[in-house]
Amino acid sequence: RGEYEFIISEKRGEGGCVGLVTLNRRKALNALCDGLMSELREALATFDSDPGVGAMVLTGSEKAFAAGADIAEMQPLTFQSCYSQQFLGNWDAISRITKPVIAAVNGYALGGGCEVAMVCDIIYAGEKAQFGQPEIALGTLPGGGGHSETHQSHREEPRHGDDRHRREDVGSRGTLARTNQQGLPTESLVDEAIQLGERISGFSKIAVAMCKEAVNAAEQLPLNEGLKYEKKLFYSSFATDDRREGMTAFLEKRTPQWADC
Ligand code: CO8
Repeated sequence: RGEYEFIISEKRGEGGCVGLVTLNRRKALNALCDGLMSELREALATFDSDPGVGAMVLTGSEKAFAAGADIAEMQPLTFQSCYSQQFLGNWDAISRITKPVIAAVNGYALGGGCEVAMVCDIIYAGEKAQFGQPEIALGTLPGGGGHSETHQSHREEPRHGDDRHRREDVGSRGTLARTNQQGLPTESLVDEAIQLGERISGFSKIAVAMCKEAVNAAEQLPLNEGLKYEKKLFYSSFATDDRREGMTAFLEKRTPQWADC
């Protein structure tokens, strides 16, 4: 268990194979102050380089995953200070994590909180989860991927059916019920996300990292380039011990012993 002020970082799952990060600024509904974001970056990077961890789960409280960037911290800022100090310039560090990150979202995921969830690879949403980009009500607009991620990414939260709804959703909050989708039970959400993390950790870590790389590349590239990139990564897997082990174990009808290389 790491010692942090704004988050709790611990290992869960069988043999501690899942890194669990819980945002822990309850009174402020996990508003993403600078200190919290630094700790989050550090905790995720530590798990990313831990050979015993195969996946990570990021969660908040039952009331709030995160209610956005810290408005009290932002209120006195000026254009000059944002620009010259690159305010929140490191938020995209989460997207550079190579292992899968699962967001387990209960309650509010608003503004930057929604953006942090969207940058994760998988979102498990609780039945009372509320997603939204309400920045316009503060006289500003999403700045951490709220436009780009929802427009481009299939990683967006499931409520977004089509582009038209997405546009309507700017400035409002959406629940899963609104789109006739049922979330997972609030109380078991984190455990279910950890179970998924355990399942992912049971695969070859190098193969999982290549899958993540291929999915991320496909989001950025035109289809033909994405397909080429994917094929090259597929060919690359034949340079790994785990590819040989996986196929050999299948033919020998036994469980593979991954070397993660
Ligand atoms: N920042 C700071 N404090 C917050 C935030 C926040 N985002 N959200 C809630 N809090 C605090 C409240 O001020 C309150 O503090 P206190 O008890 O000291 O008065 C406490 O949390 C509890 O909040 P409420 O009393 O308001 O609780 P309610 O249950 O009545 O309401 C809501 C819950 C609806 C979630 C409400 O708190 C709310 O609307 N919060 C703000 C949501 C919001 O606008 N989020 C977007 C913020 S802007 C943003 O995220 C931009 C990201 C840009 C990233 C750029 C990267 C480069």
